[in-house]
Amino acid sequence: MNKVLKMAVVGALSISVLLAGCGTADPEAEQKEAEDNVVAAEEKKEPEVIKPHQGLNQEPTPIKIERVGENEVNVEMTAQITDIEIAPGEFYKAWTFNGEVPGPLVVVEEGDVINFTLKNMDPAIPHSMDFHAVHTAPSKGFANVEPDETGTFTYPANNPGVFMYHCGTNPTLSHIANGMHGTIIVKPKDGYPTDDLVDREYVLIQNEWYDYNDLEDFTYGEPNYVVFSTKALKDGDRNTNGDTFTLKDEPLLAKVGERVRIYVNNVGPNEVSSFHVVGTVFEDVYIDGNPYNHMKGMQTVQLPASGGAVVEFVVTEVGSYPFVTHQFEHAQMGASGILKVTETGEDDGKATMSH
Ligand SMILES: [Cu+2]
Repeated sequence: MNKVLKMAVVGALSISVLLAGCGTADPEAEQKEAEDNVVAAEEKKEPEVIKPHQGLNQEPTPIKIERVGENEVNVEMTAQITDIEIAPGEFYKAWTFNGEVPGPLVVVEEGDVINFTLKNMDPAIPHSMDFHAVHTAPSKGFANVEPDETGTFTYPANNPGVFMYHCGTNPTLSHIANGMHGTIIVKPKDGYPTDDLVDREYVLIQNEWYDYNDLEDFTYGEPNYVVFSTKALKDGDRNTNGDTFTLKDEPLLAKVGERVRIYVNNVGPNEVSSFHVVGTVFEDVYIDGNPYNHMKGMQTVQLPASGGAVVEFVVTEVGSYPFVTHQFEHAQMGASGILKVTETGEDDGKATMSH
């Protein structure tokens, strides 16, 4: 239920308490029911940080990705509890992969076997990993790793694309909405047909934030924030958390005339993204990042919860190009950022325009 609507319902119940007894069939029963509902609404406390997580703020742990064979890669990640600034001055004690939300970008090649290790540093709760990029029996490959234990799993990544990953431990919605999600890119063996045209690449991820660790709000509520983050494709690239401000205050950059490629992924947990870059048309789009799903001339790319895409466009003039989800209620909740286009591709210090 919409949060404003929730307040309206509580208000309406209060009014019905006042009005009860005005000649309905069973005014006493009706009044009691209305009173019980109001009490229940008032008693619903703000969910708190669970005891073992109180005071816990584990330093981010760098992801380890190591190629150990021509078609074999070791990936080591952590499950951990880390404070994330989701809006200016507002921190969320997130359940995370590696202390980032979304988690760090994982990049492998089509045909790789992934040897995956999950170190669960959470003292209280089991966690797990569900890579959408692989084939495995979930009961085995995505099994829980208990607190303070380490699990290892092996599976092939045979489909190229831009995929979501997330913790799949029950209740999965709580694990995702509290922060345990991210993106894995499986690079196509033969590349994309437009590889040679691309001048600059970024990763953008959309996710939502709700009331703290509140499964009821995750289930029935609307997001408090919908946000974008960018993740490092290579050493030295920017790597941000999903917040309302960073990609407005410090825009992504491009040089006028360049073709920009964005690997984009909507990790939800609940909402669809209508990804759009203002002032451009996507020349080429690969739905879910598979070269076979090649589309041309798109204004907006729909990303279902978990969906990904590769989009490419040319920035023809100097200026600020906001990227948004064109579901503008969500842009208003934070899901917009700026791609700043300058003569040199460096920040020229000029003001940007945002949505
Ligand atoms: Cu989890």
